[in-house]
Amino acid sequence: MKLSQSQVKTLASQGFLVLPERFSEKEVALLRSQVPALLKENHPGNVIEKEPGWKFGEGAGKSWGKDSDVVRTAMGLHLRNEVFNTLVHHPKLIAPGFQVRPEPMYIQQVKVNVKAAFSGSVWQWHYDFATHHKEDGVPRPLALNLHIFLDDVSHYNGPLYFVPGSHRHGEHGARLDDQTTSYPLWVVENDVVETLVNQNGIQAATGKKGTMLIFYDTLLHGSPNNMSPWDRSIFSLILNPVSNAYQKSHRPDYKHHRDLTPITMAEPNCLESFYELAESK
Ligand SMILES: O=C(O)CCC(=O)C(=O)O
Repeated sequence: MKLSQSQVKTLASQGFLVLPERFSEKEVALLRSQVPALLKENHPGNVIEKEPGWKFGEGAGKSWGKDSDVVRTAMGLHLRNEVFNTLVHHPKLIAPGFQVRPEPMYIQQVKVNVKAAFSGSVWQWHYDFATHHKEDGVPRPLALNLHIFLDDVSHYNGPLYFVPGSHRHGEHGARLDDQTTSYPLWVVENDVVETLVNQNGIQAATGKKGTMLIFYDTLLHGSPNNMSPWDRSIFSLILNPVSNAYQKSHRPDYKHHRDLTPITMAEPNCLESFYELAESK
């Protein structure tokens, strides 16, 4: 479950790592089977996409069975669902995190970013530490973002764009944008993005369902609108060292969980007992 030395090196130099199809078809089918019911819940952790109207016509969020509001992100999932509560302990997901940060870490955030077909909107250029620091008072950029693709992600359905190596430039400055989407985000100004992109380029993180991503807190990234007819949902777990915990707690718990209990690792087969849930759907 650990990364090879060359993967560790790539992560250190690029600031992100793509692990193609790390989760099996069965595991992904199970995770996917849990999502539609979660998206239908009337829960404050379900953030709805901003723009009503033509973009949300027939077909928006098609694999998730949505027919009205389109969910942008569904948060706090380990507290809302047993399968996701088990997933956050899965060694395939968190062993690389411990390899990179060998110290006690707590669960900072657990979500699925849906990026629904025809309607999922942009995540502006940003780096996560800006929000972690300015909103939650996290002292240092040590959090790790661990993703699993729940849909195939291509160049066409709103993949993450990374600026390789941008994490090594430290902080990039940030401004709160609470207008562009329904999710307030500390974003990076275009001139800074331009300089970093001209130096380092842009890489789209694409791959089949089950592919995993790891990336650092100061890595510049974003993702475009999904105007394709294909959903692009991605699970995300953010882990942060307990020694680097939040100092402010004005945001809701589902945006930055308060429980500092160090996360523990489960057995590699921990999801197997749930497989019948997926088969019954
Ligand atoms: O889901 C996306 O497209 C963007 C997610 C993101 O930027 C993040 O998790 O920080």
